[in-house]
Amino acid sequence: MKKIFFLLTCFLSFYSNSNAQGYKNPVISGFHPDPSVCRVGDDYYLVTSSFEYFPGVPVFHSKDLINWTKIGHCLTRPSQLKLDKCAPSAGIYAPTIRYNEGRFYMVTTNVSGGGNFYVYTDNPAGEWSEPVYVEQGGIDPTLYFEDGKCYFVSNSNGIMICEIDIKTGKKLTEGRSVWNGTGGRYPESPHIYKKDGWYYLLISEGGTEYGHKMTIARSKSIYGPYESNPSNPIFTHINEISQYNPIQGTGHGDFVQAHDGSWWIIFLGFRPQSLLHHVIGRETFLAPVRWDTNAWPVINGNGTVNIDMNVPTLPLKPVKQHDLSTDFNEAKLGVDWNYLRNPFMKNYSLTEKKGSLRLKASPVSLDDNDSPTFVGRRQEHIDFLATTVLTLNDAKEGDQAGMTVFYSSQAHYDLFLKKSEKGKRKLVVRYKMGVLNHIAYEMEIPGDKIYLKVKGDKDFYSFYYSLDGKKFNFLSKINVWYLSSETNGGFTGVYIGLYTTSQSKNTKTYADFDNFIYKPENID
Ligand code: 6LW
Repeated sequence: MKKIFFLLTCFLSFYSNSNAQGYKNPVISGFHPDPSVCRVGDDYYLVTSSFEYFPGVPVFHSKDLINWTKIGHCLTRPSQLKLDKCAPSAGIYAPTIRYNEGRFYMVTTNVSGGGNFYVYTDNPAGEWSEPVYVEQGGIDPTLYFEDGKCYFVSNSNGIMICEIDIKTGKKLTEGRSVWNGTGGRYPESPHIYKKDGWYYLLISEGGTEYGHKMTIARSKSIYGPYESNPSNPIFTHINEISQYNPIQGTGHGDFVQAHDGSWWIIFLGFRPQSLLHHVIGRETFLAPVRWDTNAWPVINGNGTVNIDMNVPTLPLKPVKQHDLSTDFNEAKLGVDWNYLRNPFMKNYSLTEKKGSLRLKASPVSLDDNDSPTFVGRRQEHIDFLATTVLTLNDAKEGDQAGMTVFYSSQAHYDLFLKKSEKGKRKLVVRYKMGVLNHIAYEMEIPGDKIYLKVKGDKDFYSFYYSLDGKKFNFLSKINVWYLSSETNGGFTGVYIGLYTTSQSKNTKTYADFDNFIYKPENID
C-alpha cells in the first residue's frame, strides 16, 4: 500500500512539475486592462488599472502565468485613492508592478488628482503603503531598478526618464525625453528591461482601440540614443491577417522571464461582441516570446495571438476560483466586489440583518458622477446569468433598489423596485444611454420583495422578475452596444451592480439583498 502511495506521489509531483501544452486566452477575463507583471522566484504577481472603482488596482497571483487568483488590491484606503466626483474612466490609469530587494512597488497615475505616485509593500496580498508622489507628469509610469538606482519613466512629451530617490520619490535628475516611438499616435505604456547589455524600451502606439500595437527600441545606455527595431511593430492585430481574429486592440504589454528561463508577455486586448462593439472591457492576455541573445524579441512567432494557444507552457498549477455567487453570510465582501468612487461605508452592512447585504439609500443616483450606494462585480463572461432577491424597506415615493448593468453614470440598464404614488410598488426597467432615459417597462406588483434576473449574451441583455424565486417572467431586452466603449468612450467594462437611491435627503430607505448569484453560461 505504502509503495502505491509513493508511486502515486512521484507521478503527481512529476506531472505537476513537467511542462504542459496549450492554454486559452484571455488569462484574466472581463475589465482587467493595462496589465503589468513581475516574478519573485516561481511566483508571479500582476496588477491592472481600475479608474473610478474602489478599492483600486487589483492584484493577482499565479504560479504558471495562466491560472490567476485575485489576492487583493493595492489601493484600499481613501488616503491612497481619492476619487471624489471623478468623471467616468478617470481616476486610476495604468499601473506597473515591480519587485526590488524584498519589496513590491506599484506605480500608477490618479488622473483625477495627485498625478503619478507609487505605493509599496512586503506582502502584495496585504496592505500597501501611503502614496509617494513623483513630480514627473504624463501617464503610464514605470520603474526600472539597477545597481541601487531607480529610474522613473512616463509618457509626458515622449517617453521621459529621470532618476528618483525611491525612499522619497524626489527627482534626482531632470526628465529626459528618450524616444517617441515610430510615429503612431499615443506613444505610451513604456517599460524598460535589460538583456545582454542592452536597455530595451517597450511601448505601445496607435491608441487602445483597433489600431493598437507594440513597438520596441534599444540602446547601450539607459538615456539613449535608442534605435528602433527595424521589424516594428512587434505585435499588433491591425493587419489583414488579424481581420477576423476574435481578439482585437492588442497592446500595452509587459515582458516577464519565467522561472524556467522562457520569456512571456502579458498585454491587453478586447473581444468585439456585437457589431464590432466590446462591452466587458479590455482583458488580460498572454503570449510566448522568443528572445535570443542580442536579438530583438519575437512575440508568438508572427506578432499576433489567438484564443486557443497551442504552445508549450510552464507546468500548470490550477487554482480554485472564487465563488461567483454569495449568500452574504461572510463578514466582509470578497475581493471581486467594488464600490463607485469613495464609498460612504455607513451605507453598507453585512451585520444588521444576518445573511443579507443591507444597502442604505442616499440621494446620490447612478446617473451622478458621485458615490451612489452601489456595489458591483465585473461581468467577466459574454454569456452569463445574474439573479438577486431584495426587500425594499421604509421607502417613500420615488425611492428605489435593484440591480444594474452598469458601464458608467452615462450608460446603464436598471431593473428595480420603486415606491410609487399612494404607497404602490412598481417594478421598472430603465435604460439610461447618454441623454436618453427610457422606461422600457413598468408594472405594479403586490409586495416589497422581488427576485430580479439579468441574462447577458453576445447581443442582448434580457431582464426578468419573479415573485416566488421559481417562475421568472420576461420583461424586456436591449442591445448590448449602448454600453460599449465604442458608444460611450472610456476605458472600463460592464459591472453587474446592486444599488439603492432615494429622492429625499434625510431618507431612511434601505434594501436587504439575500443573495447574488452569478453564473457564466458558456465558457468564453
Ligand atoms: C492607459 C494607456 C492605455 O493609460 O489606455 O491601452 C490608457 N493603453 O496606456 C487607459 O487605460
